[in-house]
Amino acid sequence: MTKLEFPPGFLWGAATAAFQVEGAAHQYGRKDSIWDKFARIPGAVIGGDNGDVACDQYHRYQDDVALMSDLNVQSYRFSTSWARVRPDGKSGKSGINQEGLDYYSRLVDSLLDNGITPWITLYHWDLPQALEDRGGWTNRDVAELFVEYAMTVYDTLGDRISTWTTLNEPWCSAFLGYTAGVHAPGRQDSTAGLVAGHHLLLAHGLAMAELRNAAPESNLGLTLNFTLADPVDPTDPRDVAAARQFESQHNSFFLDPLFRGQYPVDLMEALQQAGRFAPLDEAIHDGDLEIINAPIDALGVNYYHGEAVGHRPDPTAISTEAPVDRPTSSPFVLDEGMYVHSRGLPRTAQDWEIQPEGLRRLLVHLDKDYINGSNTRLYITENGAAFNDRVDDTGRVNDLDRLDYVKQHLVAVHEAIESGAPVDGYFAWSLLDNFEWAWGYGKRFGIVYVDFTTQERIIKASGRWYSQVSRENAVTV
Ligand code: IFM
Repeated sequence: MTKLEFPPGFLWGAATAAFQVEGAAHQYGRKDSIWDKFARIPGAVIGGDNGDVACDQYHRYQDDVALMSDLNVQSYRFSTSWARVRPDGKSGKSGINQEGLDYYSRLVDSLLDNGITPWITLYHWDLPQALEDRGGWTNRDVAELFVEYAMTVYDTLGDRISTWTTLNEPWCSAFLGYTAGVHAPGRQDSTAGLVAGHHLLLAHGLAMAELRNAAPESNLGLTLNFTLADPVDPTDPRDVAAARQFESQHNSFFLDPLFRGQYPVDLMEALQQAGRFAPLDEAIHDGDLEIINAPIDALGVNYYHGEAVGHRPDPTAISTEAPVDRPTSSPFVLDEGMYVHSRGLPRTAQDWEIQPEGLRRLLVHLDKDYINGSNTRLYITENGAAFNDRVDDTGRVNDLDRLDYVKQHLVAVHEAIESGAPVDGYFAWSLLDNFEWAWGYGKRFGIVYVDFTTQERIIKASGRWYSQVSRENAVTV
């Protein structure tokens, strides 16, 4: 047995997001977000599930904080709901729902009382529906309104929180929400995804400037979801080009403006050739890229799996999109000649390939090609897996498959650190089984099991093991 020790001070956390766990969706002044409305569309969410009750964390946060304390969770990554804090998305003091802010204040106090560091995300996909009615992320005004919302949260919690993440996974907000239509608001317009993506980046940059000004010592940044696209046949230039195109539209569309102050040149040229560049070009105003390109302290890395990509379809490929009961489109604006292939790797209950070595390569690539000696630090802000958990006759959940998944990924993180990648923390996704978006409650990611009828929580075998990892700051393999 080998004990892989992590650097002193490495942060061990667990993550959730407001819409997935809070519930109290129509209480205490909160109004509809895009996900409330989307969940009412027949066939949009499996089983017609919604976020009305979720894990009821709004009412049970103290119990959940006690659970985290039992689990040696050092930091809780949670998000605030814009629809709870500024329910109508309106500007000015009158747009604030004080009850919503009070809830987050109580949650933060409870975390701090238990020695748990709050790690806040300001936007994890739940735009107030009132703003979607004004065009949502395709309307540039929403980026400005985001800053006001962010600073409203900061004015209340800034005295107690030192890590601020603006956005979680803008690729999903933009391209799953506005291009593919598998996520809220369910639009299917290829160029709307590009415009939404630019406005999300702008919202990040504008909020970063205000937060930096208000709290220069804080740890500021955002979280992206990454893939790692490998050509099916690395000797075939058509597969190499397809894999590069996949990564450009997934990772570089966000990374390049953030770290290099420009959108990826090859992607812009391809969009121009396809006649799809004009809406993005019009959305980019002078000075936007400088705003977006401001340095960040923390880049959140969400990693679940990579892809093998080829220029020809794979007849054996399995779709990993939620099998929703309504027509959807590709999330890729340019999807011709770009196909995901199966590699015969083991899979999770969501049919996502299990590919831990991809995480090591991803972290090393981010370090070498983007961080490049700057002060930005990396944190794994999400990693985990859905499996078909079962409560056994003794009342336990023996999720050895998840335990093994997390262990293998932690080994990959350790290897990346040994290769020099500046990784300072890991957050398990998720603390609790929760509302898995278009998949509903059927896909369980928690290290804690939730009985959605009784709201009983059961710490899974993976949770007990994770608690030991955090205590020892080491993984034994
Ligand atoms: O549940 C989601 C989370 O909200 C964002 N990242 C991926 C997770 C698993 O799909």
